[in-house]
Amino acid sequence: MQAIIDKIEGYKAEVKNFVATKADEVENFRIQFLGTKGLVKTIMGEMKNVANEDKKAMGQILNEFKIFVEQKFDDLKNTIGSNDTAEANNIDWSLPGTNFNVGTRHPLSLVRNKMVSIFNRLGFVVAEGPEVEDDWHNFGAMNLPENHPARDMQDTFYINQNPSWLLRTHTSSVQARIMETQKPPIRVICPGRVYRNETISARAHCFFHQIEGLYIDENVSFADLKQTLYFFVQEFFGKDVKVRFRPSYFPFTEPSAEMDISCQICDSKGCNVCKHSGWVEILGSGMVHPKVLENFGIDSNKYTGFAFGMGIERICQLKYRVNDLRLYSQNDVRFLKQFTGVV
Ligand code: 2U9
Repeated sequence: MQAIIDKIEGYKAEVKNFVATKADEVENFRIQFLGTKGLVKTIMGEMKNVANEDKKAMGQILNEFKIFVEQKFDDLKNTIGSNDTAEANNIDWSLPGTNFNVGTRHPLSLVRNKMVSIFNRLGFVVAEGPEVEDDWHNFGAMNLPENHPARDMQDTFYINQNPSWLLRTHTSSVQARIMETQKPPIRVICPGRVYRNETISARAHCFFHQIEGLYIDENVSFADLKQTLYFFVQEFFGKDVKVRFRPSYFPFTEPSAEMDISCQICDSKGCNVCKHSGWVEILGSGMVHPKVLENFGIDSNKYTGFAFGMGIERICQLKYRVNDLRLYSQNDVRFLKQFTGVV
């Protein structure tokens, strides 16, 4: 016991004479004496070697030692607090601060926000839905026949644990859920990520982003569809943009049409993007198929509607000349930095 008391006296002198002028020296004191492997802990461990009849007295001595060290630590902290000035540390507070790198919005977010705000002005409201869907909302309700190639494992990601779930291949499933729960008039815009089982390359990816729109009411006509989409491209690309509609086919719309705009890259003079035609396809559209309306109990004799869908990456490519789809998801700041200042 006496040996331990002598040791403690030695440590006490050491603690008492400890001098610190900087914050890191106080931290060193804390680690050396009060840390998990510090002296106080170590000396406490000596208790097991003390005879039973001395344990009480020894416990008191050790406790006093601990309080002594803690008190010294508090004193050191307080003195340093007043000494640890700019002058003492040789700091010139008038120097300019460190610049923080301010991030930018992702180009796809910039484009999506701009697209949404244009459609908002026409009375379309944003609707969102799950990315993991069931067969009915993604395919069945959309009038896609049982044997349609889009349903194939080669094209669609199915969830292993439950093959009746899949990753949505378009955002049409969101409109389907809206039709399930709301009555016309319906005027929604559905931005979101969609998945397709594609090999990744500059021109294809296993996920991309879409914006789809749906407008159902009495007397909605193909003229409304054309004017809505014309208004959109004029607001997005500028008043000089030209449009043309080409007949097309989708199982969920009838009649259907694809819309081209005059090439924004070469001003229709001819380039690789427009394949020297002066026109680029930007979206698909059509009047909602009566079968799709009836699938949701909407009377197709009373109500009509139009729908459209476009890829946000495609619109972004034409606006900002992004020529490789992989750039959107590689997180390369050299790419992302180029959108600083775009609002
Ligand atoms: C409902 C009814 C109809 C949405 C539509 C398209 C045409 C279309 C493609 C454009 C490029 C997808 O991103 S893309 O590959 N989309 O061509 N989408 S009509 O029609 C609907 C949606 C929901 C209830």
